[in-house]
Amino acid sequence: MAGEPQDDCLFCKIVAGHVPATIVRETETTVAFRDINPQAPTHVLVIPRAHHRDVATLAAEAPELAADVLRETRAVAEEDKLESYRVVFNTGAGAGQTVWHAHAHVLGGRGLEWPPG
Ligand code: IU
Repeated sequence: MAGEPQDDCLFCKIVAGHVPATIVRETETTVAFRDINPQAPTHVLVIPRAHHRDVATLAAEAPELAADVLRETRAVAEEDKLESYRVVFNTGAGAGQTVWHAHAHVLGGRGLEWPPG
């Protein structure tokens, strides 16, 4: 069923506390933690606690939860005092998605080029 935890999902395991992560913020519906392989001085992932495979699915199945994730990206940027930052949702393997639990990357603390690779 939409939103149910998946046994084989790494981010569901982080939500459950079964896999360690450096958590920076938690709300009733979201968790934010530092990326294990940071691509910028600030590289935080914001995820919904509920399992949705990507942001497109999340937006369709649970738009209020998608809004919660977006609100938390702003909170992360404020906490790390980022003047400029990038929010990325890799969606699909061709765009670089490797973990199939919707997540926003919050990247900042250095100059970021455009267009991205
Ligand atoms: P992607 O958009 O699906 O490629 O992002 C997945 C991210 O999850 C990627 O940046 C990984 O470094 C990160 N990550 C993590 O933070 N902790 C982990 O245990 C694993 C991946 I596996």
